[in-house]
Order: sequence, then structure tokens, then C-alpha cells
Amino acid sequence: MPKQIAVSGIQASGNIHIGNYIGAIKQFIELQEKYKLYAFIADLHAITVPQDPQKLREQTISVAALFLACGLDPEKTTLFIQSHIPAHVELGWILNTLTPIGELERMAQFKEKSDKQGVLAGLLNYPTLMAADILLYKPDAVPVGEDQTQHVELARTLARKFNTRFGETFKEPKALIQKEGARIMGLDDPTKKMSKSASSANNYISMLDSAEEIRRKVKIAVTDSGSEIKYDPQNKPGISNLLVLMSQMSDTPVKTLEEKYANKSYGEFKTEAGKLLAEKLTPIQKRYNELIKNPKEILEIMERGSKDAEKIASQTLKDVKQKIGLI
Ligand code: AQP
Repeated sequence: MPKQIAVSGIQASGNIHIGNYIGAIKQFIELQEKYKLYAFIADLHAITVPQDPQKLREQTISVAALFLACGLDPEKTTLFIQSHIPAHVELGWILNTLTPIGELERMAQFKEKSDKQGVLAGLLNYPTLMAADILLYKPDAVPVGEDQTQHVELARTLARKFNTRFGETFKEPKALIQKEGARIMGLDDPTKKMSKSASSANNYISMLDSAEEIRRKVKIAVTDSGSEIKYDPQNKPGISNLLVLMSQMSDTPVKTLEEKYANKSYGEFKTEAGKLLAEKLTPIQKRYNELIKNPKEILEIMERGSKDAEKIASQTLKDVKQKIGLI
């Protein structure tokens, strides 16, 4: 039986954080064994907010190096850069013509980001491009963090709409969301998700933060009133977030960690948490530092993946164009 297909991307917008890793990349590593996985760097999504061109190039290669350093294997997974495959934009445009503006304006991410920096058309249309990213590969599953659920739902709606109007073409994929770790919270505000666009770098642990920086950020992370080390996201969002981070990075159940730190103070617990997170990221960073010395090789890997992805994407697009009446 052919393998099921999964597809997902990460924006090339810098500062890939431990939330992106736990919510998405870690899932990719597991899925690449069972699924035919397409994992891409979403550079076209990154430019929905202003980017410095030189930095964007560097960030794209940096995310690619991180993919490899985290364990994505180009022999198993098709790794590519979104903008290398024009079919993404073409299908994105076609899907725009099926999407009422109201649906895009209702998206939580759009509302949040348009508040921050004024409304750009690209930001509004982000979800239709994301629907194209997904639907081109006819996947069964889309591994994402919880914040992307609404966008995957739109992709499903558009697939259904297209199929009803033009005949069976797309699959309706399901979002694969981790039971735990699907929404890592900000260290400086554990009531909101960890985010690379946060105003303070103390909000997130970047995958490339030094061990010292990680320990410092965890030490100053906002905690809660009381003194018990207990998983209780309602009343203890800060401590619960640190427990989830430790649990996810050490593959240890939260319950076990609660027992281990039952008699420790917040201070002791945070010192241990910072130490563990730094230790777990060190080997990834070592591999990253080796890989990034050779950006040309990284780009070549991505270009090989693009060739592979292009075959499927252009086939789907050809079918779509024919069905909607483009000559
Ligand atoms: N805090 C998070 N916890 C768990 N998963 C998360 N993801 C993002 N934040 C968290 C997941 O990471 C994948 C890649 O995300 P993206 O590059 O598309 O960026 P994003 O979802 O817009 O969130 P970021 O990284 O924090 O960026 P900004 O600040 O720009 O919003 C996705 O699967 C996402 O769900």
C-alpha cells in the first residue's frame, strides 16, 4: 500500500523557536518514518510582513539547516523552498477566487497581526496560499501547532468547495495536532502563545540561543502565585508551560516531572528546567553549526527536493486549470 502523505511548512521569518520545534518540527521527524512527507520553508509567507532581502536569504538557509540539524532526512523527506514552485502561487490565486473575504477577515492570526502592523493584502490572503501549499500535494495529514488549526480548516473547506463545483480533485486532509505541546506559551506571558514576532526576545527560546541565554530566559520566565510544581494551565500557566517544555524535550510524562520536583521551590525547578532545555538543544545546535558552514550544499538539497515536489504540484495544477476552464 502506498504511504500516506503529509505536508507542512515553517516560515522563513527568523528565530525559529522551541514552540515551532515541539509543535511542528518534532512531529515531522516522527512522521517521516511512516508518511511520504513534504516539508518546506515558507518564504512567500514570510514576506507577508516586511523582510530585509539579505536577512530573508540568510533565514531561508538557516531554517533549512535547522530542518537537517533536527533530523529531517532528505533521503526520506522531500525538503524544499516554497517560492521554488510557482504552482503554490498559481493555485493560491485560483483558491482566492473561491474564498469570501469575510472568511479571511475572521481568521484569528489575521486579526492579531493586522492590529500590530496595518493591513496588507498578502497577510489577508495568507490562508489561501497556505491552502494551496497543502492541497497541491493531496495529503492525508498536515502536522501543525494549534494556532494553525483554523487555516487547515479553511484548506478543507476550499477542497470541498472546489470538488463540489468542478469535480473530485482534492483530498480533505486532517490537521495533526500533538496532544501536548501544540501550544507552547510565551515565557514572559504564559497566557499567550510563544511567538517569533513577540516584542521581547524573552518571550521565546530560539533554537539557536546559547545555553547561557536559555538558562537566563527560563530563570526570568513569568511564574505563578503559590509554590507547588503542578500542571494546572488555568491557575498556573507559567509552571505548566515549563513542565510541558521539559516533558516534550525529554520525552518524560508531565506526571513524572511533577513527582520529581514535588518538594522543590520555583527557583530550583526553573534552574533545572533551564539546564535541561539547554542540554537538549546543544546537539541540534552543534549539527546546525557544522551544516551552516556550507550554505551551497544546503541549497542543493533544497533544490533536489523542489524537483521532486514540482512533479506532483504541477500535475495537480494542470488538472485544476483544465477543470476550471483555463486553456
Ligand atoms: N507557540 C507554539 N507552540 C506550538 N507550535 C507552534 N507553532 C508556532 N508557534 C507555536 C507551529 O510552528 C509551525 C511553524 O509556524 P510558522 O512559521 O508558520 O509561524 P506561526 O504559526 O505564525 O507562529 P510563530 O512561529 O510564532 O510566528 P509568528 O510570531 O509570526 O506568529 C506551525 O505548525 C505552527 O502551528
